[in-house]
Amino acid sequence: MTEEKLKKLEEIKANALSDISSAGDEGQLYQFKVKHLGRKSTLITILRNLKHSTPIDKKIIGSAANKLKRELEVAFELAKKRLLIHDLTKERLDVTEPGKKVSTGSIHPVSIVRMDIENIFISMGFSVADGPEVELDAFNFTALNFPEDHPARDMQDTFYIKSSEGPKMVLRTHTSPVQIRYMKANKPPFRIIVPGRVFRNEATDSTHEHTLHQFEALMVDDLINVGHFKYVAQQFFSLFFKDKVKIRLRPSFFPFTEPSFEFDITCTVCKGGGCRACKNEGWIEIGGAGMVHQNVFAAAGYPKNRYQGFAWGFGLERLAMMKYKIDDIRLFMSGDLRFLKQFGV
Ligand code: FA5
Repeated sequence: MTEEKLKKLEEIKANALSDISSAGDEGQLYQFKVKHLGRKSTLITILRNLKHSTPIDKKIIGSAANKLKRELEVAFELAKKRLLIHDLTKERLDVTEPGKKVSTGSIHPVSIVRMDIENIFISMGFSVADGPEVELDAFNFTALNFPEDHPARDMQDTFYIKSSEGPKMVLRTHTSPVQIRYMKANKPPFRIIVPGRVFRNEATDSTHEHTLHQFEALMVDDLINVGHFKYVAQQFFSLFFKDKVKIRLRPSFFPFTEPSFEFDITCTVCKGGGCRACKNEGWIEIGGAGMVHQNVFAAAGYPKNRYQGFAWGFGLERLAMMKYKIDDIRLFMSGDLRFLKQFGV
């Protein structure tokens, strides 16, 4: 009987030592503790049942089982240290290892151009104003002297907002409705610019997008004339391109200006020689401009023939294309990081 129990203890020892030497992580270590030293383990059960044993077993088996229990406890502590040292080695920092590059975003070229424009105009005493992208049809068209059902409304391909009640709404097709909003809330003299996103329901190509940015300029006082417009425009373009670009005004038509003109500058990609960006014209159309129509002043609540002003609406993407020599407008909305990352900042 005693012999048998001693043999059992030998067996427990062999098993336990093999388990502890192969324990490779904390989980296996605690499994060992439960299996060999836990309340329900064979060793602890033997020790617990000693009280029912013969005096000779109590002495021989008791001392052998207690010795084994101490040995296993020491083995457990040693294995714990071994694993801890092992883990620390894994966590050691190698300060000579090259760092991981953190990838950061960059400012979109249209935003860079918008900030440049704002800074130049602020330096010329202009303020920056804004308005909503979902606009009243009345401000996008009617107050700007577009008669109802007049073909001039077709000049701008409009996204209409579907709605069964309330006033007719559109995605603004230009930044000009902000002229009305600003004039209703302010009295002349003033000079503002309005950078913002606008939408056109039109087919895209290398110079046309359905979602684009414009910036409006509006200067109103008692006696403003086309000379003021030309001076401010020339001043702006030489500061913006840090170079002399040629300017061309062509007669045009907008319902909200009289007279109206189209404003072109020499293509800075090809310097006027002709390329894809300017469709081989040598000139790029930057925007429309003109003297504010007296009907627009009236729609904003000003007396007719009391004030004069000039207004323009220029495309931001077209300016960014010139500045960075980009020959396809669709790249701006492409979301292609290889393109967008080039503008740094
Ligand atoms: C207008 O939007 C007028 N509101 C401009 C204006 C303001 C005239 C104040 C007079 C007084 P137009 O539709 O021509 O005009 O657009 C002006 C400029 O926006 C264009 O010259 C061009 O630079 C840019 N633009 C217009 N449509 C697109 C498009 N689909 N893609 C890229 N740029 C565009």
